Amino acid sequence: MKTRVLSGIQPTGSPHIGNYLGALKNWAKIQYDYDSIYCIVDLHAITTYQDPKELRGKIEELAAVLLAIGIDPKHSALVVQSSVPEHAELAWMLTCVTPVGWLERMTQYKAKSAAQETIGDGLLQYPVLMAADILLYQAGIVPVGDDQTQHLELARDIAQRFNSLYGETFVMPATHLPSVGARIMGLDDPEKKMSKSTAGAGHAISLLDPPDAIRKKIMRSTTDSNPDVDFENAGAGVRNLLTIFQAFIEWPDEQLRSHFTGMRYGDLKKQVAEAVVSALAPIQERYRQITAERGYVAAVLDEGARRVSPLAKDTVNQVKQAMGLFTPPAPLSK
Ligand code: AQP
Repeated sequence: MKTRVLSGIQPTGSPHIGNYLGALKNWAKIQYDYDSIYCIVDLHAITTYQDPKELRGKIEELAAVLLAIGIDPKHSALVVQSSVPEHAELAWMLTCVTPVGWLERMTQYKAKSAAQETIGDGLLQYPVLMAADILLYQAGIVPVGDDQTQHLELARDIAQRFNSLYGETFVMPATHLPSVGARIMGLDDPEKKMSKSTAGAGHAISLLDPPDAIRKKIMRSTTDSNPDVDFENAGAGVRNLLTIFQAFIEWPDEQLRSHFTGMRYGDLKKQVAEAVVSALAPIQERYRQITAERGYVAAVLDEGARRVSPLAKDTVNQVKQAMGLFTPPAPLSK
């Protein structure tokens, strides 16, 4: 049996090049080597307030983007998290074995809760729901960006604790990070991670941004006071631009160094912008084709849920039995 891959993305805004280089590019790249399930995690999105009218549209837009970046629905299951109720069911069972101190330590919880007037319980429980997403399908590999590594460690801790309390039930998931681009920083502030929900026109490049908007954002990105590229003394903004270029173009370190050393920042920015524009052009073209086909995205999501539902039911059943919860008796054979 092939190892299973599972990963998710929140429909909290337009997916950006950080999401793509940190995670989505790997999703498409490794999908055929594994039994792959990719989720649009809408239950995670509502841990912070989402406008209901906009959320539905964002889910469909995100599904079309995932198909456009190369997720192949004939091979990989593309699933909206809330359409498989076992995600939430398993999350509750795992909540009951998770010490609250583990959750309060999470850096993303600390950062996101600091920005809220009232902290919803869902924000604290977010990593337990993420553990449930992964453990529900007994995934062995989880391709994510660097910001999710702490949550992945927690998912392993939860699985271990469950297995030791109730007997071997869950596969231990491994984190899969890209070698370049695991953490893309904001163009306006290279000390902060590029994020869908961070405001500011110059912060992130959406995968659907038109070429001129991409050029404008990169030309205006924050660098430092050096005149040209010096790999030893480059500030965070220049390092970020070089990482973006390398992650898209896939040059080895030596080639990157010899090409850019001594280049003036204006020229560096022009070359990075053109690399991003040409990498996104085929994705944007596929996106236009996919969204022109009425009903296609909804049908893919329907089929995805139908395919994974028996796997999810099977795990929840095992967990219920392990915990001594009531499971309906098997029908009597005649
Ligand atoms: N800046 C980033 N660099 C590299 N990888 C990133 N990821 C997110 N930001 C970067 C990876 O993208 C995948 C999907 O992310 P998510 O939607 O599940 O949530 P997130 O990590 O919280 O991403 P955002 O963009 O910052 O969303 P919001 O603003 O809603 O919180 C993950 O694998 C993530 O690691």
